[in-house]
Amino acid sequence: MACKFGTYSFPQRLKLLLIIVSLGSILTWIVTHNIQDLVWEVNPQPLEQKVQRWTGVQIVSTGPQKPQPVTPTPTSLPLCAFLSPYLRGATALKFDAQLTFEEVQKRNPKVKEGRCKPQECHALQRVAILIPYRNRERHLLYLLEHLHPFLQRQLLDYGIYIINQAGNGVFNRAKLLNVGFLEALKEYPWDCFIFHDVDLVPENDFNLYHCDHEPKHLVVGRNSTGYRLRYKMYFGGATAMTKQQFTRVNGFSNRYWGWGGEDDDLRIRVQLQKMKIVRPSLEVARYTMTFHTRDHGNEINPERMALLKKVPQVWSKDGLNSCSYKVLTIQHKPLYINITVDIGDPRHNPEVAV
Ligand code: UDH
Ligand code: MN
Repeated sequence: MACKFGTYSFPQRLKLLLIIVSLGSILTWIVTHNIQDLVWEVNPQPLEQKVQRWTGVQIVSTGPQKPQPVTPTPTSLPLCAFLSPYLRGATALKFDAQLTFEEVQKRNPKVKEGRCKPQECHALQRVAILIPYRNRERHLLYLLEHLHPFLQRQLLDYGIYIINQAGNGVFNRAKLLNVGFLEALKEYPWDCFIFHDVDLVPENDFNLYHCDHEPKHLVVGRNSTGYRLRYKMYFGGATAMTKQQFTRVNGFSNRYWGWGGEDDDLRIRVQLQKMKIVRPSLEVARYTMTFHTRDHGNEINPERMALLKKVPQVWSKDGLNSCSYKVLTIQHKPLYINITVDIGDPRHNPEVAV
C-alpha cells in the first residue's frame, strides 16, 4: 500500500515525522489554552485577580468606597470592567473655534463640579487629573471637551483639577502639581493622579487613565514630534502615579522655575526608588498638542542641568514635604475644580519659593 511507512525513502520519512511533530505541537497548544479558559470559567476568580493575570496591572482601589453625603454609593455594585465596553479606539480630533464652556457642559450632563463616576458599576480607581495652568483658556476648553467623555467611557471615578498660578511670576509647573496633589487629597481619597499638560489631547481611549503597578508615562507619541517619543528617557506631558508611588518619591521638586527639567527630575526620583517606568503601546498612547508658542514667564530655565545633578542629594528634602504655598481660592466650577494659588516667586520672595 502507498501509505505504508516502510515504503518511503529516509528523507521522506524524516519530512513526514517533522510534519507529525509540528501538528502535534499545534494541537497541544490549542488544547492547553482552551483548557485554561475552561478552568477559569468553571472556577471563577475575583475580577481583580483576573485583570492582574491578563494585564499585569494592579487594581489599586478594591475596597468599598465611602458613601458620599449626597448620593450614597450602593456597595452592591459590581466592579467596572478593566476594559470598558464603551471604548471607541482612535478618534479624529476636531477643534471648533466656536466652542464654549456652556456647550461642553451641555454635552456632559453627568459631570458635576468637575467630577463624575459611573452609576452602573464601582470604578476600579479614583483618579484625579491635575493640570498646571496659567492663561491657556482655549487649550483648557478643548481638553475638557475631549477628556470628559473620554474618562466617562473608561468608567472612572474622576475629578479634573486646574492648578492656576496667581500673578505674573516665573511659571513653575512642578510646584503647581505638588499643590494639586496635596489639595486634591483634602477633598477626596484619590488613588491615582494624572499629571497632565493642558495642551495635550489624547487621541485614543484605549490609553487608559488608570494607574499601574509602576509609574506610567502616557505620552508616547504626539503630533508635534511626528508621533515619536521625544527622547528615550522622556517622562513629561502626562504621567500617571498612584498616591503611594508619588509620596514615595516626595513628589516633584519645587525648584524648577521656568521651562524644563522638572519631568527629568521626577524620572530620576522614580529611578532612585528602583521603580520602573511603564508605557502603553505607541498605537494607543498618541496625543495632539494644540499649537502654541512659548509663554511669557515660562522661559527656558538655565539652571535645570545643575539642578538635575543634585537630585540624589536633595530629593528627600525638596518636594511634597517642603512645598510652601498659599491657596487664594478654590472654585468648584461645573467642568473642573479651580485652585488659584500663590506659589511665590524666586526673584521677590526666595524663602517661599522653594
Ligand atoms: N503652562 C500654562 N501656562 C503657561 C506655561 C505653561 O498653563 O504660561 C502649563 C500648561 O499646562 C502647559 C504646561 O504648563 O501644557 C507645559 O508648558 P508648555 O506647553 O509651554 O511646554 P512645551 O514643552 O512647550 O509644550 C515649550 C515651548 C514651546 C515653544 C514652541 C516653539 N515651536
Ligand atoms: Mn505644550
